[in-house]
Amino acid sequence: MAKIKFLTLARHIIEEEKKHPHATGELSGLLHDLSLAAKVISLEVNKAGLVDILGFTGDSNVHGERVKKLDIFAHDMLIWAMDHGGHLCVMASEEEEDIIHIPPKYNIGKYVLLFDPLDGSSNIDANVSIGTIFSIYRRVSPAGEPGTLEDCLQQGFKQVAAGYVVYGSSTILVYTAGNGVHGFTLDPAFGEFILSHKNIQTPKKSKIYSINEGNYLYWHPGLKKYIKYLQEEDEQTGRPYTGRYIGSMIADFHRNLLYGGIFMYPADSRNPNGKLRLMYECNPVAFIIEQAGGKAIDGKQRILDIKPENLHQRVPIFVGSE
Ligand code: AHM
Ligand code: MG
Repeated sequence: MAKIKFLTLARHIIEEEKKHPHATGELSGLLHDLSLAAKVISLEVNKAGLVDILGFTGDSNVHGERVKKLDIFAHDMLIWAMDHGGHLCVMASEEEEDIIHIPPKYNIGKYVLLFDPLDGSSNIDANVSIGTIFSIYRRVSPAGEPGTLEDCLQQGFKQVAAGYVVYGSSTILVYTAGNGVHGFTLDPAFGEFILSHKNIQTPKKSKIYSINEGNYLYWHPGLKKYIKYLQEEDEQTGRPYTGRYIGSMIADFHRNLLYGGIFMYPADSRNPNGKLRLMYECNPVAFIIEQAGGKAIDGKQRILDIKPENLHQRVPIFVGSE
């Protein structure tokens, strides 16, 4: 197997930037700041079993779900790392109801950052993989003024970059800036993200399906039929498929990105819009999967074409191999 050349994330970002003659280096700076936040969160996640940080805080987030301390830590860390780099005009987080303003001295940036600080948070107590997801847009409000809600509510196809970090058996950062998908594994010894997955292409076909089958009763008859179809035996089409569902969307997504497959969080009779959030979860993975040669739809249309109506809107999602 050909060896990938030894390249840090920082170096890779610079090399990518050189390909764009008019690049100002702002996006590179932004990605660099994000990787710093990811390293700190990774360290904290790895310590989670050791320090008194587990358990519920007793607070709820804007979706009425119980929030764990590590979510808040990740949310705070991202704001702390990102709000004074001069690259952003506004941010939004899954853990905060309204947009997050950048302090006046620094809100001069041309970019907008949206993030899910810790996806799969119900898995923290069990040492199961969790992750941070991010999405970057160019501002649409006038330069020099504070960023607005309108800056955050853009269609997914307008993303400039998107990525995620999975805190798993190792920590991996995967991102796209519209020129392929690249993965960098954190070397815990010297604290650098090293290129480990160059230009990821998701397999066109695979045998993995990922869905919470506990919701079967509430599914649309068409979906029930489709899942049944995947479970039937048929040598020619490679069925039955095999089920894999972690309960951390980003970890499920990452496995399927590498091995191929389909991840689904559909609408059902109890949750007419599914569960996952368009701005923090669906749009970033949709951008990444399309860059990797796959697809992401809500059942009717391309995820990246959905016109967002509010910051925390949920949409059904089917994402994976073509
Ligand atoms: P979170 O962002 O609060 O962690 O919630 C999103 C998570 C996804 O990671 C995961 O796919 C889904 O919720 C699991 O939900 P369910 O338990 O309904 O299958
Ligand atoms: Mg989430």
